[in-house]
Amino acid sequence: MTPWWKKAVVYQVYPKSFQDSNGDGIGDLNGIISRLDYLQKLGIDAIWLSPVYQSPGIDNGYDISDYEAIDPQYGTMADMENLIQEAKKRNIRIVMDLVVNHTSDQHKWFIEAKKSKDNPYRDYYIWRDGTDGEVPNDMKSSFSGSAWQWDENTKQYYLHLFAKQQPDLNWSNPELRQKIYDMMNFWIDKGIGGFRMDVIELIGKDPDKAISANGPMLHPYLQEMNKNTFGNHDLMTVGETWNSTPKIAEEYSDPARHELSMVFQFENQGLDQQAGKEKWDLRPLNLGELKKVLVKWQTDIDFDHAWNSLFWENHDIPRVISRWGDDGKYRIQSAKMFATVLHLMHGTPYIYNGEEIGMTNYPVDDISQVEDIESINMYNERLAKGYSKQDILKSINAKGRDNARRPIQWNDQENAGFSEAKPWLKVNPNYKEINVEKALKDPNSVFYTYQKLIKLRHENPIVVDGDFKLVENTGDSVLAYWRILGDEKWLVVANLSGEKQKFDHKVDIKKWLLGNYDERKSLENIELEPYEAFALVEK
Ligand code: TEU
Ligand code: CA
Repeated sequence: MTPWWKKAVVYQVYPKSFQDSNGDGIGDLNGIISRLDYLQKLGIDAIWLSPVYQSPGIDNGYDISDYEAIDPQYGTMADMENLIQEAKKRNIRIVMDLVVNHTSDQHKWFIEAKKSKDNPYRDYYIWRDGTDGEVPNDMKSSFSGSAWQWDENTKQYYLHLFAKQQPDLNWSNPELRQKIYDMMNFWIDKGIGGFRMDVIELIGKDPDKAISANGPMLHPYLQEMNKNTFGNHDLMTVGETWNSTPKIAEEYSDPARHELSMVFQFENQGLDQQAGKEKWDLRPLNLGELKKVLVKWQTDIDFDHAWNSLFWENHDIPRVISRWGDDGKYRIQSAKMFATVLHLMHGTPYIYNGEEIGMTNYPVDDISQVEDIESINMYNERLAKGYSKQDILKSINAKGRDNARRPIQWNDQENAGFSEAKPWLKVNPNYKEINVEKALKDPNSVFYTYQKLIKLRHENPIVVDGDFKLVENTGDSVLAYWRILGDEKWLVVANLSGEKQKFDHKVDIKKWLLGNYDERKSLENIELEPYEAFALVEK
């Protein structure tokens, strides 16, 4: 039987920016509950909820100080339970964010661990002596600088692959692993729908060999976790894996291996960055390369023994239409094109917080307007290296994580209907033009394209199970593919570019499914409009 998550569409809620209910400028659980009817109207099956656990908020909740408590800024455990129940009434499951590569430095385990070398919690984290008075090795933090932080009290370094307030857990300690499994079962018992696993590819690390992702113990730990927690429940699990290949993705998601349902892969993320450099070192996107990566992840995975996830955006990635589409003249067309081309592919699609109305990036002109720790640390590091402020801000505006973290634009009232108070992060001023209320009133809005795509998936097994086949020789800018199931054949055509493109294809159209321009009667020797995308059933 096909598991529910293969037919599902997941919506990522970024709680801090979704909906404020109590006028403090910060989104919260009751705010989410108040918008469940909206999400039900969109048609989604599950919510991936970014962290709402108790946290000092150094990394917006990805630094957890108590896994079994709700951060007061988001509400209470009773609110959380209410959210799970209210969502369930609408056939929506809540997928929790599982952040277990690291904790906050304010977690009681770390507070204990740093007290002394013989503290019972010492080994829950990764401690090493220095090498000749220097850091143990040259492992780097994703948030700039060394991954090793000196602890003056106990005269050792601890590992942090993210901020120094996010010490890495020592997964080679069996007692720690059991504590994590107990915590996961605590949440499973509350009736959640599964887990999104933050940087899960890092837990099998071997710090002495400077190996972080895809370490030797990764898969054994996941198999153990599966067995001790979600393995006997009807839950979905999705691992965040920046370093997956199709082959590695199969290792995670082959049901016979009892690990995860699927992973997020990020191969397209490197396409607009200079080879061998950092994400901030920009280069223009080559559409042919984007097309190649999209196709690779459809064809190089054996869907009989693995599964795949599909997404353009999340809370770490800029808005797709600002990045690769057009957030000006062709905003609506390009938003619909990206939606169509992705949602009719093989895999489980994810929609991120406001993507469904075509929200855009919003540039800053000074570092004081930036909230994200990754951008701020990078700014300081590059400033010290002699980069110009202008250059750094250019990178932040293109790739910075605040772009996708701005409050959802619900209506054209003050603060975009997100809050009665000043929001924690400034609302994009285009909220008068782009907002949910307006989208719901306009039958041609981006929202209704997403709604239709979700409906097509729910009603047509071909979208879930059909084979993917590329239409060859359409050039770099046009991605066309078939989905095939039995005698049924769907054709999806997308112009990835903002220029008209020639397209020529002989086809008997049985049924037009959807498109972002006028319906076409023939595809012979046509010119696709900028960002045109459509899907049809072939005879
Ligand atoms: O992201 C992992 C991660 O590697 C990102 O920091 C990514 O490298 C970066 O945003 C892109 O340059 C996860 C979470 O999604 C992220 O929000 C957290 O900050 C991070 O883990 C640490 O928990
Ligand atoms: Ca609030």
